[in-house]
Amino acid sequence: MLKDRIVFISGASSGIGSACAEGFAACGSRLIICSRNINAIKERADKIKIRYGTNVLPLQLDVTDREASAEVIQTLPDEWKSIDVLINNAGLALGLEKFHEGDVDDWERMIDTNIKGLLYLTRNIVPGMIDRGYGHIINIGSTAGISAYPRGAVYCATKSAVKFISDGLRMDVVDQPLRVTNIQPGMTETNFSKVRFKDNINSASRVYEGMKPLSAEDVADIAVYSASVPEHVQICEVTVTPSCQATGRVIHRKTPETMKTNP
Ligand code: 8X3
Repeated sequence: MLKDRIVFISGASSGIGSACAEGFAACGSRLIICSRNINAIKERADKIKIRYGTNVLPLQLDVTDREASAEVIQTLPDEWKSIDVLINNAGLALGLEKFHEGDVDDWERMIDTNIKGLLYLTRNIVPGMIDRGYGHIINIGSTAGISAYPRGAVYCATKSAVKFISDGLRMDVVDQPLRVTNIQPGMTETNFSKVRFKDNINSASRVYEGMKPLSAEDVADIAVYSASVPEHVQICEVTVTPSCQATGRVIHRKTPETMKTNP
């Protein structure tokens, strides 16, 4: 099912994007992997080629750059043009301040990356999928897109946008052989918190204190599964959390106190 499929992954140099690259490579897919950091993405590509023996095309792309996004798709070599699966993974959270203390530059970057970057790539890739009669768009949303949490208004809003863009797109291509999946992970340990706290390692490490978060591979497994089911099956939305997380902010942490009562 996934063998020789061309899978395009944004933000693939680390975290969930990188884990998706490995997961699809293990199934024999061909990969177009993108990142702003050309050295990092080339290094990932080399490692994946050696480990899985699959074809990998590494590309430098800042998804927020509208012209670059269009150009990268238009100028793909012929043998890479038929993208079967698009994984819109590039995204980030910046800052955890109260709304009225928030940094507007952080807001702009989250909106530009998480919403506009996803829109540009999807707009550029979906018409080809329709022409070729096959396509699957897998968006990496978040539990933050289901309910807001304190100090996260703008990040949550961007992930809510991912949900509604996914839902709206699914309606618009309902008469086409295309599928749209929105994966909404809860707490996942990648460099997400390091980026959010701008490399303040203390703040970042406290996020996962006393609990076992999802790994990037846990989320990638769901992306691979969603793309592996028979073509008449569409997995619309998957919400996945660590077992100790019920909703965005209902989390059971093992502290010395709770360990006494709830080992
Ligand atoms: C990641 C989920 O709750 O850490 O998108 O913001 S959360």
